[in-house]
Amino acid sequence: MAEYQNIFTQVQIQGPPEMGMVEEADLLERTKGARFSKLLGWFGNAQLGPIYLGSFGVISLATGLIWFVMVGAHYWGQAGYNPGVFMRDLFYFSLEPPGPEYGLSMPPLREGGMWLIASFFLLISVMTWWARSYDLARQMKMGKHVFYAFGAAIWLFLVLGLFRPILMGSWSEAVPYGIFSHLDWTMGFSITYGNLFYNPFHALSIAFLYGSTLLFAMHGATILAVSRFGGDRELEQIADRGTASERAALFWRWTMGFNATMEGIHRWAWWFAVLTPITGGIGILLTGTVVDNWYVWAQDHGFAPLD
Ligand code: 07D
Repeated sequence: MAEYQNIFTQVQIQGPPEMGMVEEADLLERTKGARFSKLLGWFGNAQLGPIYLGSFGVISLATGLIWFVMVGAHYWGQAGYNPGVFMRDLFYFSLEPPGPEYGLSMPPLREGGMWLIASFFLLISVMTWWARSYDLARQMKMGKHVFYAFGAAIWLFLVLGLFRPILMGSWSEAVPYGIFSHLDWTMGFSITYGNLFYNPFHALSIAFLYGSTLLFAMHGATILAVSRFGGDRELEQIADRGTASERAALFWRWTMGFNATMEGIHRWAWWFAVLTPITGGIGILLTGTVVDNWYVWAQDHGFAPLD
């Protein structure tokens, strides 16, 4: 019976929980049970668990929590320990990096020391979560594509908070931990260095970011449009191309003369996604270290008007 389906009307078939392979795996690091949730089933797979934490996972969650609590405790102080003010002004609070006078030295706790210690824990947390994405893929004998993609985001994260501040000789260059404060930092960064729109790597990063959303929409739409022919079983269609792939490919050839392949579209997606933070990180690393003013740089290179 063919019925109209969307994410909320999915047929939820339930068998015994899938616990994952047991060969060459350390079962001690995995939780034993698994549950089912109808709500989760509306959005994805209804099975919850087992979760594999392992040493990296435990370290990552613990250090991430320390960072989160340090930032939250600082906000709590800024709110004068008043829950109403805490909620009202949540987006205005901020844990700031040290001032420029401290360079790369350890400042007093109240003058950026807290930021530095919290950042250390965030660094451990992000890096151990990254290691985990390698370890879990290795245990399942998968490719390491998620690990490398996450690495691209971590590259930008490290440029913003570690590599560039070290090259500039001051932690004051790093990003504060606050909602509006990090937005202000971003704006200030752009103004200080002569408008980031004239940084060609920022432009490249935007092209890949927007390109990613376009590809995501095109791919999602194409597969949904041929799911009535089995197109959503993408891997089968890669191994044994069926009418769904044929129609999808023909649709795009009719539309623009070219079509990606069932497998290659995922390489397009992966490359567009990783190139967003890779190019972005290059642009940030060059700013203030190699180029002081991107507008003047653009004038020198003939694509901004000479006033
Ligand atoms: C930020 C890094 C990876 C993050 C990781 C996560 C935690 C903990 C929390 C558990 C996303 C770490 C983990 C924090 C989690 C809990 C509770 C990835 C990140 C690993 N810009 N701009 C970009 C546009 C302007 C500026 C990129 C558009 C102005 C600066 C992107 C416009 C100004 C920087 C982009 C626009 C300005 C950027 C980000 C339009 C002033 C960067 C790509 C239409 C506002 C960053 C080269 C990304 C960069 C960046 C888009 C305008 C400043 C393409 C569309 C002119 C300072 N901008 N921007 O994937 O790479 O981020 O620049 O106006 O640093 Mg920009």
